[in-house]
Amino acid sequence: MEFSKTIYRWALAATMTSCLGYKTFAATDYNVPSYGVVPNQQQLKWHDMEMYAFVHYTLNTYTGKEWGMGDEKPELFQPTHYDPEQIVKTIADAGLKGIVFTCKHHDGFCMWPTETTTHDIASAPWKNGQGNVVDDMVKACRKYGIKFGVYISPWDRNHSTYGTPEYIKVFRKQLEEILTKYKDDIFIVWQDGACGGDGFYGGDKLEKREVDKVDYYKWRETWDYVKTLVPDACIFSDIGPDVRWVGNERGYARYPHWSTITPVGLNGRPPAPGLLDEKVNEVGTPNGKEWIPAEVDVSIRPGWFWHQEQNNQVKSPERLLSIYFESVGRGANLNLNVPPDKRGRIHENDVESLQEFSRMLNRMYSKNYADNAQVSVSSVHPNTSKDSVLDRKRTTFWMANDDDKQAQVCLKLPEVRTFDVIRLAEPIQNGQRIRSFNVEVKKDGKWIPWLSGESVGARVILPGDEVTTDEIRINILKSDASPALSEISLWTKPFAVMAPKAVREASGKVVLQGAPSAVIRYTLDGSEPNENSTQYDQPISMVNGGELKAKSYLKGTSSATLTEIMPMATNDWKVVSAPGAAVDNHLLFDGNEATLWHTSHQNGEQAPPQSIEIDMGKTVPVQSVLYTPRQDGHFHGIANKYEVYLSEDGKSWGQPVAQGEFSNIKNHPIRQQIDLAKPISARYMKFVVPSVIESNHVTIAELGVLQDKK
Ligand code: FUL
Repeated sequence: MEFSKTIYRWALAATMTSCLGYKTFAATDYNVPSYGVVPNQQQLKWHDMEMYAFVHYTLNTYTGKEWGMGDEKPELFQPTHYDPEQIVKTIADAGLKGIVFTCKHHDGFCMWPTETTTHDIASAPWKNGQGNVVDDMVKACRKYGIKFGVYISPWDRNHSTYGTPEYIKVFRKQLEEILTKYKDDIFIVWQDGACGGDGFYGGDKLEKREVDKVDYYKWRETWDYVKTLVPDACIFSDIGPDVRWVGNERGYARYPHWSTITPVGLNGRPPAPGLLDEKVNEVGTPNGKEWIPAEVDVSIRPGWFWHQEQNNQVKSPERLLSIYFESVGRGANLNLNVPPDKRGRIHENDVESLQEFSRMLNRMYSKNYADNAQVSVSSVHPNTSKDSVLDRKRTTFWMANDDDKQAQVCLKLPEVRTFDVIRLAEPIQNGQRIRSFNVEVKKDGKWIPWLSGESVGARVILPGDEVTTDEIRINILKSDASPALSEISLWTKPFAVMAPKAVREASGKVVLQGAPSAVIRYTLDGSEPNENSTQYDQPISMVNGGELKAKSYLKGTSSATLTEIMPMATNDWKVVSAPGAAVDNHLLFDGNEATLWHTSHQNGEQAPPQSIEIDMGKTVPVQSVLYTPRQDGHFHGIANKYEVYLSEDGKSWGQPVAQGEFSNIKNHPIRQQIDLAKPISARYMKFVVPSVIESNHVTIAELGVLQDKK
């Protein structure tokens, strides 16, 4: 859109409200032109929240699954030390501004008593059928002063009507029950794109029900209805209308990052939840047709639900801080999942990590090195104020004159100061305008380049090298309309030693990498490393696999603990048969997740089912089998189902020792661990892929085996 066509939207809004005699919303303190599409009131409030928490809690917590099939018994819901206040307080204390609670996940179990199904908390013996987890969560949110968000899965693997038009009424009724009861508490209604496939659907055997992602749910009607129930809340889905998915579940938005977007569908179809170009969502579209900012959803653990075996894989405070920089710091909001455990509380390891993460942020934000600076600018729009860049308020800001698109802002600090982070924000109520900028610092009378970037939007938090100076300037290099900034602040990033990284080879050799000059200490017996643990100085041999724990030590501080469960060495493994292979078979277990084994995808694809028989070279007690999906960002050929067979002689295979689905593998393509009920001794393994999520061939980054520890 050209600037000349700018609508003086906020100015107009302000006039209208004063004519009507009431003031609804202070979008901005100034009357200045808007540029392009701009956020609505709900979106502005959402932007200001920056961070909130997902809370995934349902029967899956008790079954160990990520996606329940819909046949789970309500009796399974048996929290032993249920404490909704501990859950919410942990989140609120860490500075997160709301929770999004899984009122109903894909398994269809409703965590509140509902009229729409008997598959709900009222049918559980817990509290004699009088329990209501949704109500408890909302009350705890009120008590700790944070907002409530509603996740009700559209896909329902339990409801008998799923797949028919009748179910849409059921789904809307479920939304209605919660949204009317807790109207004023709700800031977001979260609608998941995952849908359709196997489930019990009220019957006693698995069946497949596919739905059309564009037409089935009648999304626009549902959203209009939701808006009538909770006009002050945002609606999230893969494509908005108010908040979009960032396109991955790994904890980052790509930079540059735009809150404007023109959503793109797939295969020539219109964009819809579950049917979108993820890469477009990760970045957005400068000057896109709609204002639909991105939410980065990521779990503090590998899974969305709590699993006992992931207690040692909670993301470290340092990792959470990098996620913060790569989500909030790029102008998106962070929705950090913190799932309660079987007791019905947040596990100690998650609490500890979250608390330290928030202490780090508090340390960072405790001193703004731009405070009391003198601001000078190349020009100033008459209705704005240059000094407002220092007050950190979105509603007060500086804007350059209409003819000054390459404006400059200079801060003269009261004294020489040292810092390494800059935070900038645009007054987004007037649109996202800036397309490119750089930052310079003055050293010995000369301007030296420090940082550069493209998008600013709701905010950009850029870490850089530490600089010591008393003068800094921001040069706007490109802006689609007269540039504006509502914040310039300067900080120091809290010092943190990153946990070491482990690189494993097929031979079982493990190399640990840490920050230069950090000392790394490790254990192999499951104990927590400390200053007396073995110092790492050469690759560790882990031929049989096992648990490795390691910590870095630097400048009197220690990092979080790296915990990795290593598979057995695979350099003696041989492929006995893999009929469809299109590449060298050793890529199946070369110890490198970046290389890809696959069946033919040209001239007639080699379709699943695909079977691979492996000779492990010796008899081992197999405890778990590992499948790592491709890590290159593509989805073709990723298995969503598996069967595992074990054999002593490679001839008689018998029944599968494990079979099932890899739930949510598309959105979250991490290493999948198939645990056997008990260890089985075998020399030969057969891994079968009965179906894949996309395309018609099979891809595997790595296969592996964990041995029984005893
Ligand atoms: C996905 C779901 O399938 C996952 O289970 C999880 O709820 C995540 C937030 O969204 O699409």
